[in-house]
Amino acid sequence: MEKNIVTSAINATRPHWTADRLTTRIVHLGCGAFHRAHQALYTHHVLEKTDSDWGYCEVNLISKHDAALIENLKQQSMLYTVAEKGETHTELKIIGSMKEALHPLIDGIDAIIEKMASPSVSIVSLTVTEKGYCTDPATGKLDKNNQLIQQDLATPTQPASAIGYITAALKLRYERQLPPFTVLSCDNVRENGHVAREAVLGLAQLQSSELAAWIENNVTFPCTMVDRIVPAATEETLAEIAELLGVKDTCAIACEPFRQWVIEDNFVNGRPEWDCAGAQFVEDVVPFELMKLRMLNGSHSFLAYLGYLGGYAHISDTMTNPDYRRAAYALMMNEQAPTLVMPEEVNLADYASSLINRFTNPSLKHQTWQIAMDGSQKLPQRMLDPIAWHITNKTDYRHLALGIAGWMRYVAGVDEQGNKIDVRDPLVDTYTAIYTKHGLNVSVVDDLLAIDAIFGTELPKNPLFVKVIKSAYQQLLDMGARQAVATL
Ligand code: NAI
Ligand code: CS2
Repeated sequence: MEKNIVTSAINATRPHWTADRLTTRIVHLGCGAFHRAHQALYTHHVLEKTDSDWGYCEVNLISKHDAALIENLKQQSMLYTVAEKGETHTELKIIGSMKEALHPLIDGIDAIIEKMASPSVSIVSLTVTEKGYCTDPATGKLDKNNQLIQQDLATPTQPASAIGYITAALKLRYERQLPPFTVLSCDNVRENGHVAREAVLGLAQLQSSELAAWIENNVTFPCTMVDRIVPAATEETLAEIAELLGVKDTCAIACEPFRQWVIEDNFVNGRPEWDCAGAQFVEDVVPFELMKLRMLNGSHSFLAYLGYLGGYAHISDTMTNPDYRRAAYALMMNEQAPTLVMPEEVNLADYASSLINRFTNPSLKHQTWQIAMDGSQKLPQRMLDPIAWHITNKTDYRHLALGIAGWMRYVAGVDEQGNKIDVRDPLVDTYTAIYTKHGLNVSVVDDLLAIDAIFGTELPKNPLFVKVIKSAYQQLLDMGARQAVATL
């Protein structure tokens, strides 16, 4: 890099320390958009406020694209910019919590496992997307048929999945009689710590019962609720940040000003004082996770499918349509809030209003297409669990039903104008096969509902549920997404 972002950047706050201060105490798997704007920023603020030495080794496990980010971070001395974009004002922060970075394509698999096994490491955290856990989304149990897990089992010391890396590193720590590390999931997965635990224990059990027992007795997997809207960086975002910063930063990321992190305080080998940076440590995170997954992410997915089909490229665009705005609020308050049991101090009406404001922020270009990705991994916790609640309680769930129908219509792979949709989802081949058989016809509903990895086995047996979804799907075929949302 010709110019160093610390010496040349303008308009930005910057670390008052160098990487020498940091010890790698956390290995983070999944150095994507979110981690850079969330956990790494919280850890940066702890460094700002205390004499902490907690730093990260960043690891990306897949794709050449993610290897390029690792290279670029190293070129920038592990420094990068977070742009917090409010409606009218942008705040730039240069983040200084990363010490080093690795990728299997650059450094090899062994180097990563050795790093995770090194005595200074106390936490392995993850943002590897919902599918990175290699679990069955409907049950949260390890999917033994997952291709990456199959590779982990065939060559346990040369794993392919994040779960395989964690298991291999824990095995080394067990054999070397080192203290364990905490596994900290920061993904939008319901009871993410429990899912991570099930997956790691599930894989360890298939390898060695002694290892599994050691993990069970020694390793903790706290649950976390993580929140900050961080759209994927585009050329446009990077150019805008470079303009403000006065220097190009290929690792920069833009996000909203809001951030929240609720963490179960259950660490086996120490942790940073993330509370100094605004994180909340609580005994039970699950109510906060469910609140966020259902109210924020549930309405996000609703807006993503029906917004994309209605011709809206970004979430903030959907908010300019009063019908979508009203529907998102009604979905939150009438169909998600009643399913939650929250501590007294939480006001769900205030939460819903603040979410509508956050979705409206026009300076965040959060693509409906991005949120529509990986629906198979997202629908159970965002929409299907609450639908099951409504069925038990015999209450109305028409917004959720239209959301599911919107997903079904979206995975047809063709929009309302007949243009191709680039559907990204681990189950995309299954959707293609179903649509090839039926075409754009309500008869697809039965075959889509038969995907038990998404819908489980109980819901599709409920005739009323099937009827409600079919009628919502037919409505989308008859009148299109905008009109269907308007008639809600
Ligand atoms: P991203 O696409 O920028 O990064 C994804 C990261 O996951 C990359 O580092 C990639 O290498 C890794 N990854 C993907 N599939 C993997 C696999 N099968 N095994 C191992 N690693 C894998 O996405 P972003 O925005 O960072 O989001 C990641 C996750 O963070 C989300 O799926 C979600 O669970 C969570 N999250 C994201 C928020 C956001 O607004 N972007 C906010 C709250 C949570
Ligand atoms: C979004 C989330 O991509 C998605 O599915 O719903 O990543 C959302 O932006 C975050 O959870 C906000 O914290």
